[in-house]
This record gives sequence, structure tokens and C-alpha cells, in this order.
Amino acid sequence: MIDDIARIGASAPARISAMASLDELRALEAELLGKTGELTALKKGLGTLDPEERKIAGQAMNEARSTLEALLADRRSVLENAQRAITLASERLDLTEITDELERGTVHLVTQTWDRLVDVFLGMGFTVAEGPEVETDWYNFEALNIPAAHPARGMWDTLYVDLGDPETVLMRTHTSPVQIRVMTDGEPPIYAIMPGRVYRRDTADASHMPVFHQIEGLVVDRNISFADLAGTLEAFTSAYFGGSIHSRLRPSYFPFTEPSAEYDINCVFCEGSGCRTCGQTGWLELGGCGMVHPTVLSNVGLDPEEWSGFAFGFGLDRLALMRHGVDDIREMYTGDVRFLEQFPS
Ligand code: FA5
Repeated sequence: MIDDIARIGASAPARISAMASLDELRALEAELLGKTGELTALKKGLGTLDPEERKIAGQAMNEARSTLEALLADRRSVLENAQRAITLASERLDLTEITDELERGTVHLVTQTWDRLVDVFLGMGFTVAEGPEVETDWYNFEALNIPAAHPARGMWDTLYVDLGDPETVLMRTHTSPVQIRVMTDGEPPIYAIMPGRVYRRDTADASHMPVFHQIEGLVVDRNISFADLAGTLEAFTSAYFGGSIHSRLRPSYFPFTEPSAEYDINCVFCEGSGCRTCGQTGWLELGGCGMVHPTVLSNVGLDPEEWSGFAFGFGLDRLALMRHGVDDIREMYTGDVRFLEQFPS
């Protein structure tokens, strides 16, 4: 029996270290030490030995079992570490890799357009002013010669703020109230542009958003004429769109300008020959303009006999659409990176 124990003990280290997986190791452990294992089978024969031999064989068997258990534990630890390393490698998150692939974002198309318009007008000698998005009825309507119940209020579907008397505080429907602020805060001569966000109860479609941007222009000086307005808009058009695009003014109506006009440019898609976007007219409408109404000048304490001026207001988002050939304004506001990254800043 001692020989059998010695044989098992001698062959075990090589057999144990040959085990390549935890499953194989578990099977070998059962073979060596389990209920039906080799040592257990020998143990059953101890009873047949005389007491002295039984003592020696029993001791040898215990030593062999302890040695095998230690070898099995060592091998198990090696295999468990190897298994853990494989798992860790497969689940590894390489954060440095993400840093490498991280791409620089771009300035939003609306912001790019805003910055570019400001650049163009600064180059033409204008200053920049801004006003609040929450306005009072006075600045948004009254001072602009649109009294309460004036039918022209229907031109701007207004979002009112639940503050103070009913319908006295509102989200500005256009940037024109900033004209009033510029004229009351400063003195002519005034050559200012006023970009900003505006709000209307408009349903979003390919050319409308309930929240969009406008850029307002205001000139007040002595002897300003309609020709100055037309010349300024033409100079802006070629500076912003390039020399092949021209402007035209069409008679229109705004309560705060007289005379009033719509400002159109040659269709940037067909350059004037007529296409689906411009409804075969060859022209695209970008905003309104006109000579500042004498009542508006009086409302801000300026003498219409001494001062005259012109104003304009364009859809800033629409300018961006025209310049970049985008056919749906809603694209600008989905936040879709695939759209935005087409306009690197
Ligand atoms: C005005 O808002 C006037 N305040 C413009 C003005 C200023 C006239 C100074 C005279 C003197 P209107 O409502 O037409 O006008 O809007 C001007 C431009 O804003 C439009 O031509 C269009 O380009 C843009 N716009 C209007 N509504 C929307 C909308 N829902 N979504 C996107 N752009 C719009």
C-alpha cells in the first residue's frame, strides 16, 4: 500500500500541472481525492492491515492527501489568475483610445451665421446692440406704432408671459423692440445691428420655427433716404452672399416703417433663373425694411423734422439656410451631429 501511495504521490505533480483549465483540474481532483478516487480506494484497504502497518500507511496517506491538496490549490490559483486575465482583457475599456478618437465639435450653424453677420456689419461701420427676450407690450408693439387692437398685431402670433396685467409681458416676437431701446438709450447718429432670438406661436415646418433668430438694423441720422437703405442692403447682400447675388425691394407694409418694403435676394439655388425653392420667381424673401415711421421717432423723443432713418429685420436662420443650401429649417434644431458636422467652423 505504501508503494501505491508513493506512486500516486510521485505522478500527481506532473498530472496536476498538465491541467489546462479549471474544469480539467476539478475532474483530476475527483480522480485523486474524491469518494471514488484512488486514495479513497486505498483508504478502504487500511482495515485489512495490522495496527503498526495501518499507522504507517495512514500517516503516508494523510501526508499524500495534504501534498495533493496543496498542489491542486496552487494549480487552481494559477488557472484562476489566467482566467481573470483573459476576462479583464476582453472587457478592457481603453479610455486613452476614446481620447484619441474624440473629434472636435463645430460651432452651431446659427452661431456661425450670427458671427458672420456681425463681422459683415461691423465692417460696414455698424455697432452691435442686444435687448431682452422677455419684453413689455410697450417695446414690442406700442412704441413701434402698433397700439392695442391694431389689426397689424395679427402679423405676430404672440406668446404672453403670465406676469403683471394680462398681455403686458411677452416673449418678443421680433428684434424690432431693440430699435426702441437703442434710440431711447443713445443719441443719433445711430448705425446699429441687433441680432437675437425671437418667439412666435408658429407651427414648425420647413421654413418656420416657433423660436428662431432675427437680425435687426437701424440707422438714424440727418438726411437719411430710401436710397441709403437700398444701397446698404445691396452692399450687405454682396458682402454676405458674394457678388453674383443681388437684392431688390418690394412694396410692403409694417406699422413702424413708412414706406415699407420686403427685402428679396436672387435665389441662391438657381441664381435667378427660377427653381422649386424660389417658386420659379428667381427671388427669395429674407425680411422686411423701410424708413423709420415719424411716429416711432416721436415715441422715443426724436424730432422727425430733424432726424430720419431706416430699419430692416431679417430671419437669421433663413439667411443660414439660403447661404448653405439647406432646405428645411428644422434640420438646424435637431442637434443631429451628422447635420452639424457638415458645417465646420
Ligand atoms: C418682422 O418681424 C419685422 N420686425 C421686420 C422689420 C424690421 C420690418 C424692421 C421693417 C423694419 P416679419 O414678421 O416679416 O417681419 O419677419 C421677418 C423675417 O423673419 C421673415 O422675412 C423671415 O425671414 C423670418 N421669419 C418670420 N417668421 C419666422 C419663423 N416662424 N421661423 C423662421 N423665420 C421666420
